Amino acid sequence: MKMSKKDALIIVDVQYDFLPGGALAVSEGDQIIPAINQIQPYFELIVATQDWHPAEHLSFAANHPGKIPGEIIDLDGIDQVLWPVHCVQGSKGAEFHQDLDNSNWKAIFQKGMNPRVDSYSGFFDNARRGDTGLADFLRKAGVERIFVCGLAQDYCVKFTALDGNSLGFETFLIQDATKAVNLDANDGEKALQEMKSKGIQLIDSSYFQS
Ligand code: VGL
Ligand code: ZN
Repeated sequence: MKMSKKDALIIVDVQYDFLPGGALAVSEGDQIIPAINQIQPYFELIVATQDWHPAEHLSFAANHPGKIPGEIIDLDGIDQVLWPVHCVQGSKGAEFHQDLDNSNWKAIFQKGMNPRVDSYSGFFDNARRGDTGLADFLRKAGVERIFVCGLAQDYCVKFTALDGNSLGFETFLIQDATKAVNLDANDGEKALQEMKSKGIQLIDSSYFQS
């Protein structure tokens, strides 16, 4: 498959805190790193997103006395899952895994800096008020198709793919280059069905070799 200048790879949140041993670990999350590295040479335009929270972020259960991770609260009118403290700016857990090839990345889009609103998607915060600049960056580069991979399939990957799709990019999910956190056992599968029903194309990394 010859990829063109109209194609971009978006690598979502492959950071230590989402990997085994991390604060919000996706089980076997590290197993997708070889697939992501193997796909990268097919793309001229690669960007990454990075969850990048201040310590006082209100998505952290620890910032709500008496609450524990997994509980859901109302945060300024939006349902917010409370998470363990993760991806705090400047911490080891916020760094990209050292085995992830970053040598051809054109930009990194950080998200989740506003303490009052979470940001699952690489495009917008969950209130759709703040814009990371990713859509503009892709449009200026002439991108028409986006290929999404990374962590977690049922949160940041799903919302990035859904936003990209609704912004008019033809959107592909690389299934063997993503993994779900599965707070509920079926969340990963539900996320796949939701993406598929919105017109996102589900592919595997073998797509690029064929
Ligand atoms: C994520 C929960 C909280 C993710 C980020 O990268 O999927 N999930 N922050
Ligand atoms: Zn986060």
